[in-house]
Amino acid sequence: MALWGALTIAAATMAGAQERPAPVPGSNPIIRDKFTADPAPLVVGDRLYLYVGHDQAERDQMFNMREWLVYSTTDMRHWTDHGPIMKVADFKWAKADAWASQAVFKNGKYWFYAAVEHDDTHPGKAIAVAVADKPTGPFVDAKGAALITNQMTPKGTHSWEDIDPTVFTDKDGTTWIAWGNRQCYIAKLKPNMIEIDGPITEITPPHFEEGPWLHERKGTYYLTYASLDRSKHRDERVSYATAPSIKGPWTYRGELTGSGKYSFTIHPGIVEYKGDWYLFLHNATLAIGDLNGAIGRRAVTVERLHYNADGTMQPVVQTEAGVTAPRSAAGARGK
Ligand code: FUB
Repeated sequence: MALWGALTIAAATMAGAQERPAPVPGSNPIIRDKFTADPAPLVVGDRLYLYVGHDQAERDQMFNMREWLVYSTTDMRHWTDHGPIMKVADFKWAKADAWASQAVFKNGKYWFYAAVEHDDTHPGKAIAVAVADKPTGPFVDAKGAALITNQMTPKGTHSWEDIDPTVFTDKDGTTWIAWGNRQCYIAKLKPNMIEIDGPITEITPPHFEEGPWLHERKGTYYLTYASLDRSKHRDERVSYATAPSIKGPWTYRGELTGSGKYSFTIHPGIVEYKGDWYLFLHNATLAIGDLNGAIGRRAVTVERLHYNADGTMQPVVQTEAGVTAPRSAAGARGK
């Protein structure tokens, strides 16, 4: 390339960089100094905490996830970084993979459920449980062993089916855990929160891939999840099912979102906060230094979530503006 051409491109690049406005606080992706994935919100008083996996994949690595991070906000615009709350190494029986998690509050404690790779005594993925007095930890292994191992779901077809826990306490005080990859399972937790109570039931909805999330609104129960219809799509989308009770029957309601930009995976986390509903997701649009977004370098996003009068959820379009966009007429507060 001629020197003049190179200088022109360099000048244009610098001008472009200077002209690019700073991101609006709260626009997507909401965390920009680290790669984050698998968002799991938890409201405590007037603060919303967000638990995420830390994506640390180098270059062409698929996943490299060794710890979980927590952030919080009181306005959905500004996020406080509370740092790592746990590392995989804190579970002595696990050997890798700080995959999807969720924290819940019960009996005066914060319980943190997470997918990890078990050591060779129980080959395959497993679900761990940790406990803390505060939402920001420090969390410690609550059981000293896995809550769920691959061997507890023997009908499963692959070693990574026992991942992505979602934990939900029903109005009668019973806490349930659902999880899975390709197969979706649900079971009751004992009041001690560290043991399964009774049978594990398979509830796999159509096109279920992973990342289930349970929530309830006005008597309708929602099972939202990363879906993959391999006959049509290459990347995961978000779909959901509803039921009149946590015990089902579950009715498939179709897709809630398209895929996350540049990302094979997507992962829903749903919460009501200060009268509005939010859907947390991830995509792979973030670049940090010379590392671009990739399957193992994702970025958490959030969008407003609205319901129809019949309780179905309105399709969510993923945007850069996210919650900083003006409210739509259809999305009046509280709907
Ligand atoms: O982040 C690792 C895995 O990718 C999660 O457990 C899945 O939900 C998918 O996001």
